[in-house]
Amino acid sequence: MPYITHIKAREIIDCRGWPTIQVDTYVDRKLAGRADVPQGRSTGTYEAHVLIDGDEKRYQGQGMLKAVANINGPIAEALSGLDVTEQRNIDQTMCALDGTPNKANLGANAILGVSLSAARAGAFCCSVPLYRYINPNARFLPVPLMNILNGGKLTANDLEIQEFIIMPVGAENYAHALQITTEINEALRPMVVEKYGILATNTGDEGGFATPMTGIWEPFEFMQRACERAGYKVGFGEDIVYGLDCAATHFYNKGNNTYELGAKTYDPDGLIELYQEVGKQYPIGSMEDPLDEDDIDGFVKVTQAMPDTQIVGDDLFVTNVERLKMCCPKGAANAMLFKVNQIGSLSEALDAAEFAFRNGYGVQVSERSGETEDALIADLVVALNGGQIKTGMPIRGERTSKHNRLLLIEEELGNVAAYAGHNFRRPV
Ligand code: 2PG
Ligand code: MG
Repeated sequence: MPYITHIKAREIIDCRGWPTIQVDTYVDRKLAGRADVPQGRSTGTYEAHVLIDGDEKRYQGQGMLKAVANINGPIAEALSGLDVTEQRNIDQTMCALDGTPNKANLGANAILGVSLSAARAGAFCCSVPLYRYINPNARFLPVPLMNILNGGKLTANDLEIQEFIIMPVGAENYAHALQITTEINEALRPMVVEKYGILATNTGDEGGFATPMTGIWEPFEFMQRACERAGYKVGFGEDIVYGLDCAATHFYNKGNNTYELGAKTYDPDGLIELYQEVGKQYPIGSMEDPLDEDDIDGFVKVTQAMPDTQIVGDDLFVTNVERLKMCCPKGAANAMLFKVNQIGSLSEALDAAEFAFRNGYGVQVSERSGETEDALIADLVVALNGGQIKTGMPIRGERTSKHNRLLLIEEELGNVAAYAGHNFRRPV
């Protein structure tokens, strides 16, 4: 039996320079698995608790030494001697030790780091890649959702909507999807320079241009022209469809139940009408968090109003089975965003994905805006046969690590590999 003999955590930094956690799992006294914990910025209210030090003298209170100490102390002690391949037992042991529903004692950041690192160690001990360790039938390469224009909390511009996305659904394979994306990005660059100057080609946290646009129409016009210039056809069944992460919770005005967008004010119904208008002109394959995280009825309405568009819940579901159980029977959204650190352990995140699939929902695996070079989510999206991943533009190290890992997996799978393409919502 491959027993855990030792666990060691340390504080490292993410792509924004803020502290996060890296965890090593030792089996038979040898290093067998290592994983990093990602962090969000436009976080949902219902996410599990991230334990930070709060000591203003270090990193403005954002240090993670308390969470690191929880791993090196009580968690390491509780897991020592457990079979590393018993992932659920490992995760349940940590949840029981924490004793709260949102991991408020030990920290979801602490528990997740150990959970992911143990999964890597388990795969290592079984001599298989992580994606195959989780699912021996893993074979689908996802469609990447490339947020080519960044706004919201991921930039310093005034663009309210967080992510304007191109989806290369018509690519032949993952490698081709990357090629198409870069060609469209390079067609977009001179257009941005021409209208807004060279400074407007600076990028946001996930690598898309952070241009000084506002509202919803102009970004779509730019994306459309860039696709055409690069020689790609836009439309359902064509090379490209569009995506959005509205992250609407973050431009919602709770006081009067309205949204400020492009110098106009919309009530929830008005905002849905606007999305429908845009959807008539541009093919929107996927739209995430179109409304505030608490507006479940609004999610039901927009899901019905836009039958061709996948409606994804991020802040709505926070990768939590309980939130899915509350929303799915009503028909709120039809896909779940999958972020392991929203719930704080691998088994719970996989349970949420399974629940989503069983209820006919899609599952879109996602980065956090605060990532490290760790490419673990690339293995997870293949393991899930999820068909879709949001992991930023392929131009920054913490994003390219995932894209490059997917290229490697595509090569490794060889003839078995299938690109999800037009079936990204339900490849299996
Ligand atoms: C989102 C993400 C990632 P963050 O809203 O989907 O794109 O942002 O990690 O800051 O929550
Ligand atoms: Mg989101």
